[in-house]
Amino acid sequence: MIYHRRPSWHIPEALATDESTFFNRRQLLATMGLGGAASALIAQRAHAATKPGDEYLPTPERNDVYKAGDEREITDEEIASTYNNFYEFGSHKQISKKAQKLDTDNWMVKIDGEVEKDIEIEAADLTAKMPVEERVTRFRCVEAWSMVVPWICYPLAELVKFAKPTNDAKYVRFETFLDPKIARGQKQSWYPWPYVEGMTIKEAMNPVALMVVGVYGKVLPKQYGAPMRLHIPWKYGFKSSKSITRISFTKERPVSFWQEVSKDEYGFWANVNPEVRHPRWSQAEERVLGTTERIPTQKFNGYGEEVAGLYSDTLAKKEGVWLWR
Ligand SMILES: Nc1nc2c(c(=O)[nH]1)N[C@H]1C(S)=C(S)[C@@H](COP(=O)(O)O)O[C@H]1N2
Ligand SMILES: [Mo]
Repeated sequence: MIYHRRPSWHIPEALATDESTFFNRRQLLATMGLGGAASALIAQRAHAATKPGDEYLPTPERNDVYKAGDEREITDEEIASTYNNFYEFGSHKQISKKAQKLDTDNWMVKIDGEVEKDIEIEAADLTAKMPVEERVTRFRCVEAWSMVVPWICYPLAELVKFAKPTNDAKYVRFETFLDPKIARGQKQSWYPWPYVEGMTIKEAMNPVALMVVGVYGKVLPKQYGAPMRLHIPWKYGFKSSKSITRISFTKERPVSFWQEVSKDEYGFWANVNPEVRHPRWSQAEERVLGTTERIPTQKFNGYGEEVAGLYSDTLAKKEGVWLWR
């Protein structure tokens, strides 16, 4: 299926949404805060329409403040959906079929650590509290391929606010599910499962940092890391953890999955920088997925205006190359 730049579904909510869904949403908003059986029933109905790959309804508004750049075409949906990194299902790109084994029904997320109070919440209920929108962004993998994707997402900062971290919290750690029976890649014991990533709270609060719940107008398909995954556009793709089950606020810097695999190749910061080589290849250019084109990579993947302020000269001096790997 080809995704057009001006999607046909990008029309006002009442027109794009079938009447009953629209009506239920109005009802849901009207009864919010009432609690009890009626709102539980409506919440249940809302869940029924959120299977990975279903059309995402109601259609979220596109936020055009953060653009991928007019010169960049949106990557063909078919290509982006069949070329994935998700090591839980294999250490190659063709995992989209295997990932369908993932059971995302009633997916629970735990929020803990340096927070006012631990929270356990169903992913769908968490999303329902968040300001969901569409953003078209650049995505740059450390392996030097890139794509431009219309994510359905909300600012990670909103999740941080919802979690109410204490003053002691300095970092956020994201943990992915662990289920080797379903995810056969997790039987490969030389990897430090489960997949873990992390960043500073300041980074997580930057308005460019996103939690993703859909893509190409659909509820997030499983191979993309359903039901919720990160997208940190100015960092290499491996920072964007998939299928998250636990979010912990910590005093200490978390050690990420890829740092544990090879700290010389995959650092904690992993900010996109064309001037700092990966030990085995140059990061100066990137291959545009679905084309034969190679284009120059931009510092911070082109989001420097928004994020460069996170990294002072003192921090760069202290961390050196690690800010960039
Ligand atoms: N849990 C988990 N998250 C992950 C990965 C993974 O193997 N497991 N791979 C990362 C890497 S290296 C990339 S490039 C992106 C790929 O996202 P995509 O398949 O949606 O393009 O997911 C990231 N998140
Ligand atoms: Mo990646």
